[in-house]
Amino acid sequence: MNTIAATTWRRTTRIAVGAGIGLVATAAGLGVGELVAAATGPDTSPVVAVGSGVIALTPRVLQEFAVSTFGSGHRPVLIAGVVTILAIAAAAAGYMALRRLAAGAVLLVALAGISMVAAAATAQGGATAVLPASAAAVTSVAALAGLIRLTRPRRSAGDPSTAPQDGSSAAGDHHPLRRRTLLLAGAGTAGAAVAAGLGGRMLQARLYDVANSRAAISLPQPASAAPALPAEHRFTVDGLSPFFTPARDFYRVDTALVIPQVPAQQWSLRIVGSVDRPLEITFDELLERELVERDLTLSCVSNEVGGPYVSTGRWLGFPLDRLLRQAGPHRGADQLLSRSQDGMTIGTPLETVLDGRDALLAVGLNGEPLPARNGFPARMIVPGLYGYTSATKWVVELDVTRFDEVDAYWTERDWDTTGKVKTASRIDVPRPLESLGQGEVTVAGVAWAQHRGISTVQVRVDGGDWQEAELSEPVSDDTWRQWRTTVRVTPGSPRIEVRAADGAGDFQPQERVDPFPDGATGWHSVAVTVTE
Ligand SMILES: Nc1nc2c(c(=O)[nH]1)N[C@H]1C(S)=C(S)[C@@H](COP(=O)(O)O)O[C@H]1N2
Ligand SMILES: [Mo]
Repeated sequence: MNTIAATTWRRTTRIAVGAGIGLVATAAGLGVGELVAAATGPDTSPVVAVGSGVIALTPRVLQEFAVSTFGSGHRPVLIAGVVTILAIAAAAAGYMALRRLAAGAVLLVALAGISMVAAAATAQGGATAVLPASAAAVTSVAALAGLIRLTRPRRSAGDPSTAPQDGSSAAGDHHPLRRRTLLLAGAGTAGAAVAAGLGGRMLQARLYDVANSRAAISLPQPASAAPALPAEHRFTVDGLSPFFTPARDFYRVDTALVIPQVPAQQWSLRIVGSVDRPLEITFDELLERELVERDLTLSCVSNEVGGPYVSTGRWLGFPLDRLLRQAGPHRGADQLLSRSQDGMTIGTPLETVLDGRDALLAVGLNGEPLPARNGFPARMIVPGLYGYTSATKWVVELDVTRFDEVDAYWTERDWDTTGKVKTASRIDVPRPLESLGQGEVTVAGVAWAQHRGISTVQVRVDGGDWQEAELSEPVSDDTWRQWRTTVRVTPGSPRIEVRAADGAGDFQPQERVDPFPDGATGWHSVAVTVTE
């Protein structure tokens, strides 16, 4: 019955108008969602929740990629991906709604439903986690209905029979007034959406940021200070990693899409499971204990040969073995399963925590409270183990249990349960493909094998003879050592290689293996360009 009206509206215009309405309606939902998330927590934001859901569902084969890509500063890529897919679906919903409002509305509700499921699965707030996406659903459907109504010819009062009963009719060009109203309403809704979204984000930052909590903390002097540093513990070579990684440069690897914000005053750690005396300790109680200060290197199992996920810091914390012995772990328990505020679980071989090494419940890094991104207010660190089996950030619970009883996050994904670090070495200087003059050139880098120490570093050019590098004096077996040497290069593109031996004298194997499932092996090499 509406063929004439329908054909007056060109298809491309319909697509543009429909897509625009869908986008604006969805934006309105997301904006309100961000506002509501100011009450329920940043991790319940509809977009963030879907992003976190994607990370949680990433299959094991992609985990390595996910860790290195999403886990360390490329999170915007994931968010952009989610927003792009959402935008396509939103545009489709708007176009569908031109014909049948209900169809478009169902699609929008379905999108919000995905976000609700993701929020329920990944966010920490309990049942309220679904509120932002629910509010987004209601808002976007209301905005959709309102805007779609404006695409339809106005009913003449008292004569409903002249009004088409479905959206296929549509109006547009022959209703100039209606079209202007639609444009104004669309622009107004979009503006309100942006304002709500930005306002919501600002509120979230203000309400949840732990900056104030961090600033209010004054860390006590350690009862046991870090051992004195040998004079030659570091070299100064341009481009060489400093011995102590400044906190702002400390590497970051985790699955959190928004950094968990855990105020120190709301934090406590519970010790539960197979223990004689379950206990709970608050942050203030922790600071009253005899803290120790230790220099420790931390590295990530997903680090590729030559990769950046390794750093060294001066940690302040309480010895984990003393804390656990206070609880009295039962004989037969072999796993310390730690849980973080953001729901991560990490399984640590209990013996490594109790064998006397400097396993810490850390509260300080390089003289400051932990940065939020590195686990404020408290995290674990166990020298000799990769972070994924030992270095739980934002830790809130230690469960003394057994490996054959419960799997942690990464071991569920088939990574090795022990996580003992492999010996590694890296060339920092020269950079790959750097242009150099022929003759003597400086080569320098770092080598680490936490808890075994580094005894030797060797360098060679183009498969020639290995030559010993000079090593910085060891600070402890738990820290990396810097190394430097000079090599002679001739014009061309020589390849410089490095290998290290640990404290037992065992050299890194040449064989290249990928990080999965227990850490990469192989020699790091750098090719340079040498001119006369
Ligand atoms: N809560 C939580 N803790 C975590 C992780 C995580 O994803 N969530 N990742 C672990 C991994 S894989 C590593 S390598 C270290 C990295 O610590 P950093 O980010 O402070 O360098 O944290 C560990 N602790
Ligand atoms: Mo890691």
